[in-house]
Amino acid sequence: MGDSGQTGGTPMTGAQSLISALEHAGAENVFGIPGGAILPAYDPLFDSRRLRHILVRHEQGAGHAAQGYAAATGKVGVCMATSGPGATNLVTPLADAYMDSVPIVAITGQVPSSAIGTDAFQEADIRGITMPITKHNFLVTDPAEIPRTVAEAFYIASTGRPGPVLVDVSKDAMQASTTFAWPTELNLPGYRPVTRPHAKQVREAARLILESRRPVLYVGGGVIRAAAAQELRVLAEMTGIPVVTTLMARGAFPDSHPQHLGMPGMHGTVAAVAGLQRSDLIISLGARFDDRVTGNLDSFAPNAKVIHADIDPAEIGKNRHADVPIVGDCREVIADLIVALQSEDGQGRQGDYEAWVEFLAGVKTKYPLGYDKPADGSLAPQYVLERLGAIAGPEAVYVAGVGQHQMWATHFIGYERPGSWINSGGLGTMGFSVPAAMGAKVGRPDTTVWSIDGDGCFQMTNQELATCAIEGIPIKVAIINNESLGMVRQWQTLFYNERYSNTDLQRHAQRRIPDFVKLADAYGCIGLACESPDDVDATINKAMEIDDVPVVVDFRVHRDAMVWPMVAAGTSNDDIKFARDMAPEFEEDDL
Ligand SMILES: Cc1ncc(C[n+]2csc(CCOP(=O)(O)OP(=O)(O)O)c2C)c(N)n1
Repeated sequence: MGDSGQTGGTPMTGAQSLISALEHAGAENVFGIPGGAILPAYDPLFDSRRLRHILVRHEQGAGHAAQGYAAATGKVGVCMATSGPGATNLVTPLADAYMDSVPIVAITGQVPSSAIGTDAFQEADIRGITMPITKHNFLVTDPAEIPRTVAEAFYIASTGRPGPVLVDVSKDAMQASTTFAWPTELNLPGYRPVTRPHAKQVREAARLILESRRPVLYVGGGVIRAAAAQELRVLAEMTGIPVVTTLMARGAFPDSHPQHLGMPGMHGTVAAVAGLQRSDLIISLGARFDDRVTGNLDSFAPNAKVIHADIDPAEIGKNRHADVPIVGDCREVIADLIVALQSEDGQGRQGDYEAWVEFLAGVKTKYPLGYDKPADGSLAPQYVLERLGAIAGPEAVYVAGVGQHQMWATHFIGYERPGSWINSGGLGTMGFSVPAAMGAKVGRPDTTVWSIDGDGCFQMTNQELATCAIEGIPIKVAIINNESLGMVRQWQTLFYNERYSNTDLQRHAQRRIPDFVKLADAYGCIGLACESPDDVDATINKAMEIDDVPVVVDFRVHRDAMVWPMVAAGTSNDDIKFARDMAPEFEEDDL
């Protein structure tokens, strides 16, 4: 047995040490499924009074639940799985958490160290597999290393740019005797995230902001992770600069605020897309110039200088040259920018953005988000989400799947505060919503949590409804059921001559398969269905009244509804359409 430099400590097994370490790290909930290699850890877990283990039905559910928990609380989410297939089932959530900077720690059992590398039963090199999709990962074979490794995993997951960390522990390390001592300090050479922005860069940024005539605050998920919404509001209001919030940043700035142009990108609002495209200065705060935002990079915001603030230096200049790079925590960057601009103001220097603000206000009024009600009187999905937002309100948490429903949910609900919108932005993982909503509800039990899911997505992870029902986690699920893989179908409509290859989920079915209302019932949930606009409010109100069991509402919507606006993949943001074949016209002379 090795010596990790700790002396003394309490004698116990490696497995007890692992559970004790999780408790010391502040974990309260663990989502997981046991199996051979992790079994030793489940024995002391059974006795833990500080850790609640939630037995999920699929490890992917455990991973997304840990993400939902983390996103809703700002704490580190924890999931646990056995070796081999248990661990590989965590790959998707780990990749998802990596893309969206979600702090989670995954604990996996590994085959005994003597068997590692022998293709032993249920052996998978999960460290190797997850190397590119975790912020860091560890293999522990020495029980003395367990407490320090867990402490480091939590520290790495939650500091700097947050992300997933995997701790793979061999079975023999859990079975061996060891001593437990919680490390008082961590020594991580080479890991020193810069949080304090450089004063010179901030001054330079302030200078550019004052010089510019068409600035835009391009707000990304980093603002949410850094809990910087309040500072953002101060900066926006003191300067009057228009704001766009990316899919990951919805809620970082109130949708109702007059300076808010909405979401930019492929399905962004015309005002947000035009705002970035015609800007002369993009102030990027915790955003990463994702291709879904920039469209064709060569023609993206051709006249804009860029101030790029991010805690991760690797993001800066990755896709777009930064004129002023600022490495630092978004909250600190914004706070320092406020001070720098106040001092400029004190010397009589302010920006002049009047014509720009007026131009964008005109675009916003001329091209609001909208949709057509189906002529046959059937249900418009956008209407369902509009009503859901109005009835459940801005205090609820909305957790989306991936597809058209996600885009409608981001546009039509209305987000007023950070943390009210949770989704899989970077990876775009179908199946994210139900388990992530479960995790969010565990983290915020007093808050109404709505999962907004597509009928395709829902069928990937709906088994976690059993977990929700049995564990007393009363989430609400709105299935936006268009009987198809709607987003893919939309692309087939627009780019494949309406050749609907394999996107119809009800092909030849004489009845609805599955029947979601019966499925909900089978899972111990309440199932409701709604297919008429007249019943939408009553159905949502009914779902809102039930708070002891999970509720599933099957909203049977028109299948041909499409998401607009849209910038076709790979094309320029200048070619945005706000409806099919309809491009906005701007009066350039106004600028
Ligand atoms: C795991 C996974 N597989 C495939 C895709 C590709 N994909 C993106 S959206 C989509 C359709 C989603 O259908 P549904 O859940 O019914 O939502 P809708 O678009 O109809 O609202 C598909 C297949 C994906 N994003 N994730």
